[in-house]
Amino acid sequence: MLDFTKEYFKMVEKDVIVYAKTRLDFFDEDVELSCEEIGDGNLNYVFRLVDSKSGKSLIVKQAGPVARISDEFKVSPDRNRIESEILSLQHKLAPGFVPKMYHYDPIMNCCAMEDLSDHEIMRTALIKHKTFPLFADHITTFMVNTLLHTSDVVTEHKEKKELVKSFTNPELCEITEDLVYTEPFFDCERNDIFEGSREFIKEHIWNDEKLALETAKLKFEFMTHSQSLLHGDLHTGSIFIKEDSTKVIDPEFAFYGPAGYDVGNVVANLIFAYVNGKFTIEDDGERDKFLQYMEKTIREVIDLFTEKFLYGWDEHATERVATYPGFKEYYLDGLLRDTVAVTGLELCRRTIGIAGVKDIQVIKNEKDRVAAEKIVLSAGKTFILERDTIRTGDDFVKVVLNYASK
Ligand code: SR1
Ligand code: MG
Repeated sequence: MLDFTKEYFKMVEKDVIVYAKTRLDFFDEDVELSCEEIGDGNLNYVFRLVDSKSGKSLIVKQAGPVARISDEFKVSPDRNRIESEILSLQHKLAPGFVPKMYHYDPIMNCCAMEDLSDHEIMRTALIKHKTFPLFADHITTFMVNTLLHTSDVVTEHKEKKELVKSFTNPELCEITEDLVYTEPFFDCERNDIFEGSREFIKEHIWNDEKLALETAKLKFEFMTHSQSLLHGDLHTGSIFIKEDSTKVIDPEFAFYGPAGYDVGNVVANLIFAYVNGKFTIEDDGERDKFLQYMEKTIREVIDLFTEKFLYGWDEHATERVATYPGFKEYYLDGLLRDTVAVTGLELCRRTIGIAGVKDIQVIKNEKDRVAAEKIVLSAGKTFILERDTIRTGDDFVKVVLNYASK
């Protein structure tokens, strides 16, 4: 008889069926369960349970002791606690934008949550060139509600410090410090580069001392600026989407860091979708339509974020000095500067580092792949170096078009 109450072990599909029947109060007594492991992320195991009798379904997500992508990464199973706690908090701050959390088990390091199988992973949908006109509105509401409301602007300072303690996430932060801020910017063994791009990367990224210095400054800002409770990995693979609904998943990298980290991740991954469309849609009309949609979405993510952030500040700021004239503009300016820089870092690291993105990897023709990589790397470098001057949605799009239309 399996015992889930004493000691952690990594479950397989048949164990998860027993687990659901004995540890979860979700299915009916006469349940007929099937279970499939459906995870395709870099870290965890994701099981989908379906009861053929009632049609009810559920997701059980278990953290393994090492990352799925490589056992070089020893990641604390405590990430599952972080994930379930932050999902409950985000559910309060941004209702409707995260899955419902039903259960957390600190021994088995797993949690059970709402099944979102009527949605699609956004990266997969964008690679099929589907469009989602409500996305910019949804994701900016989610980001303003979670980032502004967990900051010292709104949250009482002692309560915020308690949250900082509870969401200290050293191992997953180390992954970001290494994979985003460090390894892509030198010839690190763990990088995973497309050979055709090697010379370009050497000349324009690894041999640029000015760029290296800026990444060092940014890395220290990431490690020391406890501004907001971040999702911490807000790329299009962490978003489930359908026409009228957007759900943010996988917040296991959550910690208190610079708010622009989340916004920059969203924008960079929209740029990957743009570049994918540019090189993989054959029909001119279809391609133009998709690229225009992507440009509009990038613009809207920045501009709606700005608008809602300023409005939210006026409505919800509780800190007295935050209401002094000029302060909110000063604060937002810093947040947008971080957004620009992180957009650049994410574009570079997903192209050079170990955790690549399908948007670029599926470009089959070698010349096109190199051309696509040159666009994202050149734009990425510009975002990092010129983060003091890029602020509006239009500024972001201009940087992309500058390289994409050459
Ligand atoms: C070892 S984890 C590699 C990457 O996958 C996650 O989704 C994060 O983006 C991380 O950097
Ligand atoms: Mg993930």
